[in-house]
Amino acid sequence: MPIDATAAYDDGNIFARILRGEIPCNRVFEDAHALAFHDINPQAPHHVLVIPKGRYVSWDDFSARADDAEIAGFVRAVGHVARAAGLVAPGYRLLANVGRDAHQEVPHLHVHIFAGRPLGPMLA
Ligand code: IU
Repeated sequence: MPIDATAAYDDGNIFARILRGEIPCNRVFEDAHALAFHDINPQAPHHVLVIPKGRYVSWDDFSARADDAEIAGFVRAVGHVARAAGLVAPGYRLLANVGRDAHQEVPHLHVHIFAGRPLGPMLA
């Protein structure tokens, strides 16, 4: 069920619970700004989600409200996760769904990293 990206942040969302350690994840990276873990329903051989540690509903919320250190830390974390997995040479795709029409399902910003096979042209 897609979320309303204009709604207030819900501290009960599944990624908030993962960040609090209430639910386990298959973690690949963590620092002060971000946590990265394998998607439970991978859509590519390599499918990792990177989430900021702050309470942001979506990319829209994050880009509007996060301070520069959070933004820089998160962007660098996404790049680091991809580099550390050796994805730069073969290539990878980043995706952040925002709201209903993009079918965002979890109301905490997450950037998908897809890789491990030719991904084809960008979806419309
Ligand atoms: P979306 O961009 O909000 O549509 O993507 C949500 C992703 O979160 C989706 O790929 C799910 O498989 C993934 N996910 C997860 O990794 N762990 C969970 O507990 C839940 C969803 I719920």
